[in-house]
Amino acid sequence: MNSSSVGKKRSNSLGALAALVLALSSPLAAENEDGSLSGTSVRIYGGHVLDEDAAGKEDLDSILVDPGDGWMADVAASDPTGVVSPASTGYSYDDGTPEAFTRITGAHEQEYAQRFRLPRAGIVTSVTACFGRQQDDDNPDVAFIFVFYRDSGGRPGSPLAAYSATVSGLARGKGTCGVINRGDVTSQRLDGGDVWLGVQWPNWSGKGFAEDRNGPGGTRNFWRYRSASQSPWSSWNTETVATAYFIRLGVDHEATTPPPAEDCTPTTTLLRFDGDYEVSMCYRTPDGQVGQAKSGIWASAESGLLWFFSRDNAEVLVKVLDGCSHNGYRWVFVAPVTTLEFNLLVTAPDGTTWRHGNVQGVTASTRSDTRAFRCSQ
Ligand SMILES: [Ca+2]
Repeated sequence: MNSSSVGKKRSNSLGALAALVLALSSPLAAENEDGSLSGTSVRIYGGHVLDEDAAGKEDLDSILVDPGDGWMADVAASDPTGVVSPASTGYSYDDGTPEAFTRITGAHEQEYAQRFRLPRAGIVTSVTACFGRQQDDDNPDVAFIFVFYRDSGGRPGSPLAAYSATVSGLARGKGTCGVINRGDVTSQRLDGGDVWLGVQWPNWSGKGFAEDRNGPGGTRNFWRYRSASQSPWSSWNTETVATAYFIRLGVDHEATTPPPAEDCTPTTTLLRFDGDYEVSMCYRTPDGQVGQAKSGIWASAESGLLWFFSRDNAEVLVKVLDGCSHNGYRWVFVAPVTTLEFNLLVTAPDGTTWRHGNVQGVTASTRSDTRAFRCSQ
């Protein structure tokens, strides 16, 4: 078994990195693995494998990394086949440039998993996984499986769903990302909160997985392995070298907003906040009566209350905050306290709208959107 130092090779010769397209099969059945099976113990220190009988991460140094060429910028997606994504959010915890490609020494197969923290439920729009092919590797393809796991006490728990994919056309000696947005994957619904996304790939493929070692991620990664195809998986090992894996997740949160209430059109500007962001809202009662919400209880330059039937009975708190200096967006927060169907619109000066709604008879959900309007609007 061979271990290597954490040294990085760099080159300025990298051109555009190929973007990839994947194809392939239908979802696999989720496996009944809870990650609690234990295998060989692992000891790693400073990136060196100390115990030759155990597995540890090794760098694949024949894959060159150029931190200056916008490594991830060249990644493109294959043709979308699923959800239209007006409010798709891309989650990544890497800094865009990998420092290394790694795999597990002596493993038959390994899995790297990363946590994603979703503010609310949504539909997957894409999964990105970035592999490296060594200079002496004659196979440009890698087949892999990616698995969504529920969170279990800050680790990957029971699997939600698993999919197989193949990245083809990896460039020799370089890193390449595959973006998976097949129709089956883009039907995957995720709850809000923590979800884990693991990538399993065969060690005998020779491929390494891209790691970020100087980025803003951290404390959200685990890896495990198995020594033969039928062997149990090891327990999850806490990542100690990488700050993030190059596993990215696109989620369409807008897709979970209830559809517009029928025959209910907001027609009246009720609140006008800083920046000329206007709030309008209508509601619909169970017997079909439609009305416009009303203001006048209390409002400031960036938040206010709305009521339906009695001015003493506030139904909704709305806020539009200037988050431009934080992330380049205006933020919209809505806290309804009603079970009625409604349509609530926030309208930007350029006419762009942001909507929230509710299904009749259901306790309405709060919504906190820190990417509601770009600040150029
Ligand atoms: Ca980096």
